[in-house]
Amino acid sequence: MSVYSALLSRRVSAGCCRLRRGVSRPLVHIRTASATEAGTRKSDEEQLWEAAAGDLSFSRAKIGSFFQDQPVLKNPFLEDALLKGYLRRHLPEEAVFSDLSAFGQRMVKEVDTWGRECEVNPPRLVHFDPWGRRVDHIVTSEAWKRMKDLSAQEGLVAIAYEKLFGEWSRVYQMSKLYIYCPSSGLYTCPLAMTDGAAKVIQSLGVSPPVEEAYSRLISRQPEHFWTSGQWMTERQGGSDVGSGTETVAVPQTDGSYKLHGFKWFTSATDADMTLTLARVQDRTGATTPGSRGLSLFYAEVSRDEDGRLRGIEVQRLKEKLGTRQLPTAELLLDGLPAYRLSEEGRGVASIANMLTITRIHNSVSAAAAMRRVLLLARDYATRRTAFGKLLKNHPLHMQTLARMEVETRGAFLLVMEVCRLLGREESGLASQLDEHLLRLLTPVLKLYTGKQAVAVISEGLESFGGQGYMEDTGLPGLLRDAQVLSIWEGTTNILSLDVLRCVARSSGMVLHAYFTRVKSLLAGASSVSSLAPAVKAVDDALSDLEKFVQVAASKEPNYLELAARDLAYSLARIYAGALLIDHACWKEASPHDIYAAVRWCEQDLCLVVTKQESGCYESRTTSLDAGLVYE
Ligand code: UCC
Repeated sequence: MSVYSALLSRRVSAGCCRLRRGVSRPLVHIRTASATEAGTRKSDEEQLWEAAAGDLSFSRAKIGSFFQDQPVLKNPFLEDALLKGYLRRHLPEEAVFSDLSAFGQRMVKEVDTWGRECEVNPPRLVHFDPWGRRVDHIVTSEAWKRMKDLSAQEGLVAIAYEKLFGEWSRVYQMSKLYIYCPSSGLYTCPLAMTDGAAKVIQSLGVSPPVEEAYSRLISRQPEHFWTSGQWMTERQGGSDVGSGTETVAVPQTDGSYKLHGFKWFTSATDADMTLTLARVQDRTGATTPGSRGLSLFYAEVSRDEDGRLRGIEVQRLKEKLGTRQLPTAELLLDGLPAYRLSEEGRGVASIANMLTITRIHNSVSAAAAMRRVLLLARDYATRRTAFGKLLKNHPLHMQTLARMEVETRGAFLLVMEVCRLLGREESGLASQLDEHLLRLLTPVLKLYTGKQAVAVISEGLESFGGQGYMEDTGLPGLLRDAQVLSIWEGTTNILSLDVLRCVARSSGMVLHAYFTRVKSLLAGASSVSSLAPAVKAVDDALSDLEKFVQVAASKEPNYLELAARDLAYSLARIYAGALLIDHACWKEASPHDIYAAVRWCEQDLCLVVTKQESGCYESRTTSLDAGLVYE
């Protein structure tokens, strides 16, 4: 080393030390005009700074040594203490555990990547072939197609119909879907409708012309497996189906029909068949208005010899906030061949079975998305350091994740309770109380978990800091996809009104079933002293709710309508509280199960009474609310 370079290196290391100690020196050497003009020879000072910069982490295109670890998805079955505990308690079958464990591993190894591929490679619509023929091809990604094969092979619909585990088959199927949902690229949407269609066909009778379709919907053979659509939403809206449906069914001489109409929001439009509603025209071309004029139809999605869709034109794919993986289209039905499945005028009642199934699937998706964001957030908290320690060692961060965990547990147990009831009904084991509960809890579950999912996932994104807002982390997609959960398959308000309707139509029997079941869930808790505050909270809330129901029975319909949403929330919170308590009383429950129950029950369980006491449902509030909104 020459004297000159030795001198330089000494000065450089001294400079570095100074810089590392944070002595204020310019990190980037700004060349002066005279030095540049000199052109050939660099000054000592300049060479010194250039050498120093060579050692700096952020010079000469170096981008520093710190890279944030990304959250790692681990086996979503093995990582889920509550799911495993619930199954150990109710369905302790080795075959189920090994299947779910292997399936969870599949999520980690391959399926989660496919799901991401569905998101970044969304479907597109090709209207015309290169020679100008109308083809209306919905082009989907390879990953989306693989999801279809996987769904068949893994029996994601079939399990419910094979009934290998009797009344627990639905719990098994939905547990598998719960593991799958957040990795599925929204393939769970066509599966929900496929399951719903199979259920409708089963309830109406598996016979021609739907015998083969039924066998395909519940098949485990990928080449035989079909998915179904559910085309209910028309241009006049998706909630008021009775007055919004314009599609007409024109009878044909062979007993079939041709459908003409415009379906405004048809999801998973690459389905092989669909169930849909239309109004049968009489000989004069007249139809019956309202729900009484609607019948249920079955149609296959097929192509003619020229490759054109038979009786369908795909107008466009929808531009959605989320669920972009999923082809959702506007369809013009222009003579779509169809078969009537229901009696004339019994369309809504007949498709209600499908709505029950899709609403339960919706709730599974909601709980699963909450669980997924938590799994990622808790993993991230073991990797991310801020203010000198890992996030998991920050008590406030842990408090936030724990609150998300409590919400997720409540949602999960509510979901599984409704799946349990559905399984009992489908095995012929349901008591009348079970049937009432299933009818009441389905809309309650759907509306409550849909809202929870958005809140919990939003919180989850925040737990990643700015990274939670970055599209290419895949995290924002969870939130965008969750937003639909409270909208499709009945919005929060529509489902709240559905709750009122089923109370009225059953003359209150659904509520009687509700009170009976909640009391029985609490019965075993008296021996667990640490649960006492939770039990008292649910007990008190239940008494309040009973009083509310008595008072409300004598009120005007408007009063009940204003109370509908808060009533539904109260039904959900009290019931979930009772389920958490019941689970915490199980002999193998952990102290965390008790803690979760206690925490859940600290919230306002009977919101409807709190709001009633502050006069929220009095008739004058209607004009006050409107005045406030339009001020
Ligand atoms: O299509 C859509 C997008 C598809 C995407 C699928 C995604 C799946 C989830 C994926 C998860 C990842 S979204 C559009 C979905 N549309 C809806 O959900 C409709 C929302 N509106 C309602 O639910 C309304 O409450 C209506 C349409 C049901 C109200 O119509 P009506 O005609 O006023 O209904 P009624 O008069 O109350 O009921 C008519 C009959 C009655 O039976 P009968 O005549 O025997 O007394 C009711 O008891 O239908 C029966 N019924 C029900 N039965 C009505 N609702 C139900 C129900 N929920 N359960 C059982």
